[in-house]
Amino acid sequence: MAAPRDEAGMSAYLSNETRKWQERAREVANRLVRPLAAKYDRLQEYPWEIKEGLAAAGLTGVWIPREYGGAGGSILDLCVIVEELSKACGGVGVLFAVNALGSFPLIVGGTEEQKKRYLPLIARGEKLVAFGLSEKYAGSDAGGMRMRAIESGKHYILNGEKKWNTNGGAADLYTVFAVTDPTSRSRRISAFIVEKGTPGFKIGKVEDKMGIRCVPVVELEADDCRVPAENLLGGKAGFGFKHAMMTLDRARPGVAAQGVGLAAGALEFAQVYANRRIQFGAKISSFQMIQQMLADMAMKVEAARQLVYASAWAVETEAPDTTKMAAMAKCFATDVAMEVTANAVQIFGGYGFMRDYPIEKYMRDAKITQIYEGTNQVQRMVIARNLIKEVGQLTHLESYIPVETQRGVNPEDLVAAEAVGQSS
Ligand code: COS
Repeated sequence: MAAPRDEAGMSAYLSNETRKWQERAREVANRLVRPLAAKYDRLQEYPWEIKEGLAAAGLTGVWIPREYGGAGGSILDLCVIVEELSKACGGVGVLFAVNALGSFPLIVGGTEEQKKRYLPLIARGEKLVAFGLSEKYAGSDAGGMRMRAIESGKHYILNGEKKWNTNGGAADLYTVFAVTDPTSRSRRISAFIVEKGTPGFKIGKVEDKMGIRCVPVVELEADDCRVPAENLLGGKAGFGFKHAMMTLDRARPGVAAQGVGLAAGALEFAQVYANRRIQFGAKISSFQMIQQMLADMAMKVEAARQLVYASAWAVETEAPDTTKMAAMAKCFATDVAMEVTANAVQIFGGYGFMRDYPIEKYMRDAKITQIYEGTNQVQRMVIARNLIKEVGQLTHLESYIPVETQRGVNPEDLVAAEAVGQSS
């Protein structure tokens, strides 16, 4: 049976609390974000007036637990807000969500003292946060990072660079990952909370971007940067990679929600345009080829939205398949975002290609969602690795597969397969 719907077409199985966040975000998006989106896209400047509006509406820190000054909302609350903001401007969607990404390491791995010190400031919107994982030579291979942190008395001395730091420059706090033990495989990396203004910590190159232009993306430089030892996340070295991965599991539904917002926003524009544009003496919305495009776009948006909700629920309930669900939602919804926004441009025809109208921006903003917080190739790798792990729960199916494959895996065959793989 189909889920009941309200007049806005949203699934009725969102709680009243979640709907409250959704309505509040929709109001801010339509009143404040949509009218300013083109201006800040053109200027490529941080829209402080929008950030103030988000804080005034109480949206900052919705994901932060109540005991640390937040609203104690769920990942689903975060996602519906991100969707509404992204419908109006993809840049503002990430401008908001990146603070969740930057603060999740504290939530999942911080000491009580660290949480008490920083989370209330983030919740009130007084401090913005950024997440410093990627480097020039370590993007998808996050574990291959080179930034070093060496313990020295009551400090760690950080040296190295970070790349593609979203919110960098605007942010006051940076969760920075660095190598503390180069000899270790699984305890190589640690995370640090670095405050803006720490001596030796600098904002480097500011990138000129295709999309999400209202949010800064910068290089970070640590040059003998002395970080107090009490800012080592969790107070113990060697857990940085694990905390980064746990953070990404929580944050990827939010990127997926950006994708849904962009796709849903572009679809709405395409619906309105197609119903007004007359060619060959008829509205183009009466042409079957346009109808098919609109129908496919709508199906994909709704499927992506439901996957976002399901992945947010998996994170919230700490379901065993959280990592896979988060990767599936991120990958699917952002691929949908790219496809749907490109098709919306197509429906707008020549007008769609012009900067005079908002639709081309959706397509430019969508592209990065397939790349950041793990490329969609990495998401597929994560999904596949989890599928292979799940085989252990499917032994009841083994007697149905060809007899010659039932005897188990012969290690000699694997060696041969690897040799074939290497030579191809
Ligand atoms: N939660 C908790 N721990 C995790 C985890 C998760 N989701 N995924 C991996 N780990 C742990 C593993 O259990 C393993 O721990 P041990 O060493 O104690 O056994 C460790 O982390 C290493 O895991 P793995 O061997 O799977 O790491 P890989 O180097 O193969 O890398 C990928 C895994 C590719 C998934 C990871 O590097 C990744 O996500 N890359 C993309 C990075 C990214 O998203 N960058 C964007 C930054 S934000 S713009």
